[in-house]
Amino acid sequence: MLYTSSLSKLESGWCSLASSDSKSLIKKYLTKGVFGELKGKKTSFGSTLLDCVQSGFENHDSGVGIYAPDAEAYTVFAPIFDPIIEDYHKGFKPTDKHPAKDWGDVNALGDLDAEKKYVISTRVRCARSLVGYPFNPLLTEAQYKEMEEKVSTTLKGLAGDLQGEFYRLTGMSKTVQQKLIDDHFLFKEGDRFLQAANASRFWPTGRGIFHNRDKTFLVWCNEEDHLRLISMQMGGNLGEVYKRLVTAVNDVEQRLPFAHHDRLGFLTFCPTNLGTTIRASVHIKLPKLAADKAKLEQVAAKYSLQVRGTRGEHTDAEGGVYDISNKRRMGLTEYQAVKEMNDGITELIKIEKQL
Ligand code: ADP
Ligand code: DAR
Repeated sequence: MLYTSSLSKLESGWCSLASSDSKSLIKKYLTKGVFGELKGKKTSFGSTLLDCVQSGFENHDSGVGIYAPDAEAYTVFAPIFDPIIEDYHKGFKPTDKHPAKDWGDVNALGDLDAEKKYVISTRVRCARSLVGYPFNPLLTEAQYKEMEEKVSTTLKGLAGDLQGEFYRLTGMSKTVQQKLIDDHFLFKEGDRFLQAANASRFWPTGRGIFHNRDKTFLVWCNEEDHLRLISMQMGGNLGEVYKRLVTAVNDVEQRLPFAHHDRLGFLTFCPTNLGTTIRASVHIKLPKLAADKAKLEQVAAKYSLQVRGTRGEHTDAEGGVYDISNKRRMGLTEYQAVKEMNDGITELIKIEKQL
């Protein structure tokens, strides 16, 4: 049985969320019945329902509000994860199986904005979890150090234009760190959603960034996921960005075993990133379309695109620059996810030109 403190925190957290005006997916799907069914359960790692939903209980402005403290949580707490996955990924049902990895034809994509009028920069990222380690909330300080060493040693083996250096957050000067964040290369600190999910323990131990000379290939270590592998560059040449990411991921996965689930695809801390784990995004200015933000979001949603502020979720646009990306990551291949962004952004630019 769970300690009474955990159960009482669950009960009070659920009541507080139920009476709030939260729009989160756990508010929508953690019904009294599902709550009653799951509140006493634990994974073999010891993760409880509270470990999964505490971020959403503390942050009623969460969009989703739930994370998986370990891979088993997706199965033990399936009655809450499955409906959230089906809602977020637009119909990925509990009976559906995520397709095998398929990067498609890496030469099929080109420049989203050859005239260089709208797209400021283009980025494609995927997430990977290392086999043998639980997710952030359960990692020990020793595991953080071990993973950091394993990742930095592995990435030292990259060659050609992927060759680069690993920089630990521990000991990084605040000036260097802030410049990397300001320039959109490094993850921000103090994400309250991750902190509330117990995903920031022992910070900055085990956290770091690898990047090549041109900062066009980067790897985040132990921010939200074990690894975020990122390809990015100025301008709209999605084809070049995508090709670089595929080359890099194919190389790294020869050196590190990644956690993959037969039904859910590549496993991640947040259910919104499961499956392909691909987010293909542009920093883009669409002044006419964005004059009416609601209209921009409505048009974007038609193409399964997500509109966010300049620095990602829960941020505002700076100087009219929006981060627009594919929303779906499950039930389609890596190529299809990037193509969905490609086609959606192409349409948004076409509409902007007609206004
Ligand atoms: P998450 O999906 O966990 O919210 P992302 O993979 O979207 O995180 O990374 C968010 C970070 O990436 C932010 O710092 C944001 O500034 C940066 N970013 C996202 N898209 C772009 C882009 N097209 N150009 C430059 N930076 C970008
Ligand atoms: N901030 C949490 C997670 C939303 C999805 N984004 C991630 N995983 N970076 C929320 O529920 O809003």
